[in-house]
Amino acid sequence: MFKFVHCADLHLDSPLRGLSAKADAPADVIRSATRRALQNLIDLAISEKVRFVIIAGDLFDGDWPDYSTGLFFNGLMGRLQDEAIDVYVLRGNHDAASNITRHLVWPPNVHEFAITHPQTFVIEDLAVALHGQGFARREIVENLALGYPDAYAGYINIGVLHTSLEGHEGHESYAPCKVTDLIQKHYDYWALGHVHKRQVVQESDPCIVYPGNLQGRHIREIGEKGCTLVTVENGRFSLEHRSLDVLRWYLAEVDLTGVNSQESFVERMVRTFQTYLDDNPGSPLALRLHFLGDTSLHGRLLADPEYFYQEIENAVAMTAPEQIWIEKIKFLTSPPSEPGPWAQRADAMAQLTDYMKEVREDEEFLEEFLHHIERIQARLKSYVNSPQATVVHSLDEVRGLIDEAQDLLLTKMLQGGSGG
Ligand SMILES: [Mn+2]
Repeated sequence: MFKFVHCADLHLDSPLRGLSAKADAPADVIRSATRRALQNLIDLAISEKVRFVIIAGDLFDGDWPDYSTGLFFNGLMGRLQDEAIDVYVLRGNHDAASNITRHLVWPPNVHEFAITHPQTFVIEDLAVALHGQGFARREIVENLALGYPDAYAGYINIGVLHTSLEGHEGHESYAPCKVTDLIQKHYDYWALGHVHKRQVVQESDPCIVYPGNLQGRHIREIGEKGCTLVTVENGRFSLEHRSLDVLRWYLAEVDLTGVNSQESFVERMVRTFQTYLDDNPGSPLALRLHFLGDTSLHGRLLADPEYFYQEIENAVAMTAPEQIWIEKIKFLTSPPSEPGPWAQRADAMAQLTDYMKEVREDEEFLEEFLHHIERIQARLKSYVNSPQATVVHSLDEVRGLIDEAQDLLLTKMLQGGSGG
């Protein structure tokens, strides 16, 4: 029996995006997150007594800003060397050979796959053969897998590859290949990298695994992040996800249906936060909040987002002031349904909705409107970076803004009507 760790997409020293504008954000956690996640990986490798570690591409985010990135990595590799743990590193699109100008000699336990041809490392006492080819440059569009050697007879064969397979949304298509290309090599395990979301493409014969990245870096990299710990016994592979991240991102959808007062709004927030805290004990959380549902608060949410943002912060302070940070909030609620559609009412409201409909379809108007908004946004840096900001860059977003304005106006008109 032996164990190994498969990880990928560490993007060491890349920043966490979306929290830095907040004065009370955990600056240390944010700055050092990718390093601390790697430290957790080393701790895991040592405590689990793994025989080797595979890093399947994008260890580095790009060229090092200075040598401290490389020195930090080598320092940790030294700790593994003391424990006789070898490390197999493959270059991906982010740390392709042509992207990295600074270099340090690796410690002797670190083995880097060639970039000009597939290379095989053999671990004789385990009868393991690791096959891999790294990225020479960023845009590898050819199918690297096809060139990998056939399985070594009598060995456990592991393929290491940075690939988008047949394409993944949100990931550029590099070194594309089909799952069948991998299967026909008759390997036992394919250690993939590139896709940041953990995905077991195939559980056995062979195992094909994306471990996901070690540490989420922005709101599109949500949930637990870490590595795959693999145990090999009598030729059988068992896979285990291990969390290594030091801060976690979530998109929280908060349904405000039936929430009709400020008090119940705060209650709902406290309950929402408590759920995330229970599911992620001890982990700092960066949350994006989307508010949904039909609520009589709708008009007030649109009219005074700043107030509700402060109530959200209030709820954070009541639950976990040191553990939760709000990355962004978005109000996508609707007013409680009203009697009869607006369009049938031959009054000011119908005129307003007609006009808004026209405006929505007037590309020229939208373009000009967008141009003005962008100029204003450029001057309002601190607002644009605040969680309650609506930032607009496309015509569709301008249309969203017009819908919000229409909602707000109709709500105001209704309130005016019933109040007078
Ligand atoms: Mn990549």
